[in-house]
Amino acid sequence: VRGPFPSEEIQAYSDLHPKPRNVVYSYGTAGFRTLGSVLDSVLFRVGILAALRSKKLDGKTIGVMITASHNPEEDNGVKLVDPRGEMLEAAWEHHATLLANSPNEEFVSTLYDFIRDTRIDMSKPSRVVYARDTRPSGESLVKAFEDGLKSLGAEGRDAAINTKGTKEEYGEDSEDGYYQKMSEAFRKLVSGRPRIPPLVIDCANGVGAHAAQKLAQYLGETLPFVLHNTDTVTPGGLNHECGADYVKTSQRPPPSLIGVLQKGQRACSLDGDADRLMYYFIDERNYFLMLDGDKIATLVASFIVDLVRLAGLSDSVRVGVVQTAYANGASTKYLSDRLPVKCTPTGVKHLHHAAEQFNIGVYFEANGHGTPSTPAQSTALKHLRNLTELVNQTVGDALSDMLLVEVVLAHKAYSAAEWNSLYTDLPNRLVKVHVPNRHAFKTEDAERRLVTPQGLQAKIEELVNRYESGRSFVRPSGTEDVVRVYAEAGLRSQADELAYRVGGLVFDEAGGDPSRRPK
Ligand code: G16
Repeated sequence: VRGPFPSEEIQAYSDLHPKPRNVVYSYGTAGFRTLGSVLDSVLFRVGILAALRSKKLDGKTIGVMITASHNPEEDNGVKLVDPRGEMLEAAWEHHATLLANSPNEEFVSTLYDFIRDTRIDMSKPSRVVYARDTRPSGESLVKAFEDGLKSLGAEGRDAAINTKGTKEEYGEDSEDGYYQKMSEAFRKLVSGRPRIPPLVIDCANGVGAHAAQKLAQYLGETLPFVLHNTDTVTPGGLNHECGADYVKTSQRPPPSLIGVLQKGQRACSLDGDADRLMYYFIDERNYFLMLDGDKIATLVASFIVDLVRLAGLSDSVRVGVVQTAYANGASTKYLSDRLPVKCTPTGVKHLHHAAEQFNIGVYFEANGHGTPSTPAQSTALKHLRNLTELVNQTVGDALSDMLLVEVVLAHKAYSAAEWNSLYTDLPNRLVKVHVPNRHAFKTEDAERRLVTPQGLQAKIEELVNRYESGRSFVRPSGTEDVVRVYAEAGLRSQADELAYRVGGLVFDEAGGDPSRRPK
């Protein structure tokens, strides 16, 4: 190993954070995620890994977010973010898994071998920025993580740094600097447009409540907020009957907003760590209508295409959209008629990379995760430039996505109903199936087909073919211990029936506990 390896210090700290013997950790869709009570050793080791990743990248700052996002309050997790805001390089997910699972007595030697094999120069500096959401387990997990940093003498900062002094600099590298930058860009982009009516925001009783409160001060009357579900103190409140996942999965508004929303009023939900965004409204007939990630992608992509065309850049700037199998079939059809559309496996880490293949790539998952990634070359144009100031091209910022939606609505003079009418969603249903071993389910073709258990895919197709405009797929979750089933069809009743029938097939195949059979 090149440079110092403080094995005694690491051992001493590691003894404070022993790995439970019978737990196997896996790096899933969004990092490690499980019950907060079994994550202490993982956080300690992730502290070490983040410091090493920084050294490997010549001291560039690595980001770490301690959160379990939309999952229940007792869960927690941790994800690592590379220097330009993208998710950790895939090869390092393997290293992370290896270190997290190394038995206590072997940890220091496993670490030593890893540093040697990956040729990390230990004399390089290392810098890590980190944050956590409002989960009760977060406080002690941060301490474990900080011990990991300390054991290597890494510099940690509890608060965007890498671009400072470069032409990609994103304003002042402080929280205030960030709000300042976003709100100024927003003001410029909507100047001269009619006054924007108030927007109702469901903050999921999570960390987004703090951020939205601050952002509201910077935006003032330019975009008035009506904030709901802002209680980050009462135990059990986080994501409970509120938040983007609740709205998307149950296809209804948070109960706390019933009676609050006026007909046609725009509302949106964030999730526990404020990186998902779900819009919705109540229409004239009192029906609840959802404007999900697919509708956001459509709105934003069409706006960018207009800007590119107006700037006379249609021949040189290739705009494309990236979706996953969860994208509503009607959205994929609408978009594919107008733009190149790619499909990737679930997880922003996959979508983000695919989006970079376009000059401007717009990626959103149906569940509300996403952002446009716009390159430097289009900054010559005023709107495109302001747009790049507004959108946070690093992954995971629902508030900047929300401002982007508001800009497009203001420019197009669209009401929520007009936005919704771009295309009509096919009725769809998501079902969770509890099985003894979700790892028995392997997929191909961007998760649209099952490879194992053998023969199951053929049975699913046989069912799907019986439904008009039917489509269904099955995949293991990377954040929860369940298998997910998605189905859509021409009619609401058919989409529901198809989802539950496929769920039943999955359940029978996997031999699940009969009391948990999907009904
Ligand atoms: C994470 C990922 C998302 C993914 C979601 C569900 O979101 O960042 O890209 O869509 O998990 O993944 P899975 O279906 O594999 O459980 P979040 O909001 O939970 O961090």
